[in-house]
Amino acid sequence: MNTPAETFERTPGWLDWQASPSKPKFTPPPGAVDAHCHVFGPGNEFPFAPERKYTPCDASKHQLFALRDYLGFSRNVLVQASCHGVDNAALLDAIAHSDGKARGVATVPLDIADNDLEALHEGGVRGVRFNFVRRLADPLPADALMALAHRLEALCWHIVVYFEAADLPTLYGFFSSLPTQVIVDHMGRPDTTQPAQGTDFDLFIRLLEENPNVWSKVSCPERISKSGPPSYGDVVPFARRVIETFSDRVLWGTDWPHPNMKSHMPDDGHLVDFIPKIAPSTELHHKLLVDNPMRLYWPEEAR
Ligand code: 0GY
Repeated sequence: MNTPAETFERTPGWLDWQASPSKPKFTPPPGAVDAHCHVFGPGNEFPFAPERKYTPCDASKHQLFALRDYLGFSRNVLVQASCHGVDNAALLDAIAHSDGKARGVATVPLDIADNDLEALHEGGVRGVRFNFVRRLADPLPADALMALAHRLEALCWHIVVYFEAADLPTLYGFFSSLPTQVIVDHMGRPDTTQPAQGTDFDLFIRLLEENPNVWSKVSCPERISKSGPPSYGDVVPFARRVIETFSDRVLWGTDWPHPNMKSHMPDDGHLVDFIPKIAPSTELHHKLLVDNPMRLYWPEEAR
């Protein structure tokens, strides 16, 4: 007898992703990669983790791939969402059904066995996410994270770090000593009420200047902006500063299906139209959307 599928009640106030986003005016270059997105369940097929901090709506691989095509992208990098804990089944299933057009960043137990890491590699995973955002993940011991980082180095994987700007002074030394490539989510979530050329953001810029292995995603204006949609204008000087200074170490992603957005649900077409505002040349579009993500996730195909 089959066990009935578990049903999940989403977190009160949880916003649905936009089913009919606008068509972007900006056309991404051929081969463009959406390098930060998630799948949620569906919960009856891939149950959410018992230790999760939120219960989202469903957002399936089919819906993600349809959005990819609609927005004019060719590939996806799936980042394990915290609501799935260390069970990467939904992410691996999406990669397996992507015709080679998706790769992933997993969340793993600190004592993961070597053969489990190898299985993840076979499944298309190329990195592990260390999440320092307290509302999303419980803190983990730095020495155990560092020991895992050295094992990931041997696999030529990278580490994605997610944190908020206020925590950078404390985490700076740890990030600087990671042995792998390190990819920072959403520019370290700067405070956009402060100047993009000011002391707070200078610290983030210094992290990349002093550590040539550190990259940044210039994603999520919708999370960082105080001025809001559709232009997210206050985020532009921050993203431009990062792209213009480190053009070979930047990535971009939609962050679909936009977990934990409370103020508004972004229109993914508007997010794509944000790209030419922060990367104002064809050469930068190509680096940001094609060359850089290909080097990191599909190095065997990169030029
Ligand atoms: C993001 C941001 C968030 C959530 C997660 O794994 C997650 O739950 O990534 C957030 O709530 O800020 O990068 O998508």
